[in-house]
Amino acid sequence: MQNYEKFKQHIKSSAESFNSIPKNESIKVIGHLDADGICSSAITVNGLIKMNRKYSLSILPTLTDESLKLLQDENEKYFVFVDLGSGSIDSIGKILDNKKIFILDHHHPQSDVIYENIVHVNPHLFDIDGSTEISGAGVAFLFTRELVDNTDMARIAIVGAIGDVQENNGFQLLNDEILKIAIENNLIEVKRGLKFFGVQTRPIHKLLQYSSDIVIPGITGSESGAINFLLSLGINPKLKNGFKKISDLTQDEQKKLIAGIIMKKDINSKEIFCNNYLLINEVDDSPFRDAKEFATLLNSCGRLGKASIGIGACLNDKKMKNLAVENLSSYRREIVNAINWYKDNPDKIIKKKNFIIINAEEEVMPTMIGTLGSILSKSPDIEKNMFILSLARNDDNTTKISLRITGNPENVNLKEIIQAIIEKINHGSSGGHVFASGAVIDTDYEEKFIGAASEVFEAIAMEERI
Ligand SMILES: [Mn+2]
Repeated sequence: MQNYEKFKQHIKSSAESFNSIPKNESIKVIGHLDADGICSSAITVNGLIKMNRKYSLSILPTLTDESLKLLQDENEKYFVFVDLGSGSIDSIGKILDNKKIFILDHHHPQSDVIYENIVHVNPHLFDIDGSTEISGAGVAFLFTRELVDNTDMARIAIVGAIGDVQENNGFQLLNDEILKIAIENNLIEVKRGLKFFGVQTRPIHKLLQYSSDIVIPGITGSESGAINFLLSLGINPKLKNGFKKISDLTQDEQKKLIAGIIMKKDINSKEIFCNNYLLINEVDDSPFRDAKEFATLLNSCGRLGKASIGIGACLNDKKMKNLAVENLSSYRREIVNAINWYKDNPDKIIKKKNFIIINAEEEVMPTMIGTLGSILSKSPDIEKNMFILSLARNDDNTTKISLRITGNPENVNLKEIIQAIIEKINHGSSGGHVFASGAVIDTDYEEKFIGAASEVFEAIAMEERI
């Protein structure tokens, strides 16, 4: 318990140090592009607004030495990095040595070197696991709360943690403390529900059709199968105008549906339920009601380069919330475009025994390439244990790469594999997790990278044969 107390004490003293920034100084906030990064930025900005501080904001997909060099020339003397920065602390320390810097992050620090101009707030420095126990949004929340009453942002800290997949039938200690604050202040309520995505906004037969957690043969993936299943349970899926959502079902119908799914799946009922985190001040049909849907919406804002809309939505700006909903439709269209491009261009795809390499060059948005890889990795049309490596170009002569694998095999670490490829060509940077990893290289290195990747995948296939 001691390390938690120390972490909180460190947050307190870091906030005090922040308070000593002269009031007339503008503060530059730099946030990460994903849902948690957008939540972290919104929480920080909300705090700065309440404190009557001047600020400006930039949202970045990753921190590179080039982007840090650009920041070096900014007028502001005071910087706050949120949900990023720890992984590049040495570069920040070296390149931005003319600035006073606060890093509020939960990613693994690049090193534990102490820089005089950097106040570093990160749970890992106190042996607290930032990948599961607290998100960037959570760190920003605890930090700003020491400066100003930022309680209403507890709900956004929960959305951020869910965006970073830190919820697993509940939260761990620090996230759980934030959830309690959100519950006590009537911001969030937790309800058990069926493990479907989009319960608030989608009709029941669509939930069944598109479910990735509750997979039922003949129903998942089939609209008519899903409708017939509901009819067989005595549930009419239709309303006078449109289709029924879960909330339109009577208690009796809900019980029938749950029983029907359990019968079909022949599984423990525990596997089909999950916690839903509902934002109390949002109406039932809204995509902002369920924290999971909210996080998805923010992700789509980031990926389409509209992070500011996502931040506005977190700050409860009506106009921004409408724009965010529109953006989600464009995002869905971009996903369809990416899949269509893949289907229409078999000649641009290298397919071997245990891997597929897709170089979309400029044809797919670089922020969508990981999503395309993830969708393909779940496709029933591709054999199991296939590596899916996809590439797309950024507009600064770099190429974004993502690595996925089909069929969730054990003993495969995609982060290590992509790192091995990067080491082979001795160029570029990589990151990610066991089941999803990525890299960035200069576009000139694409051919070399693809060659090295093929060798690494082939070596793995050889090992498996032996
Ligand atoms: Mn994060």
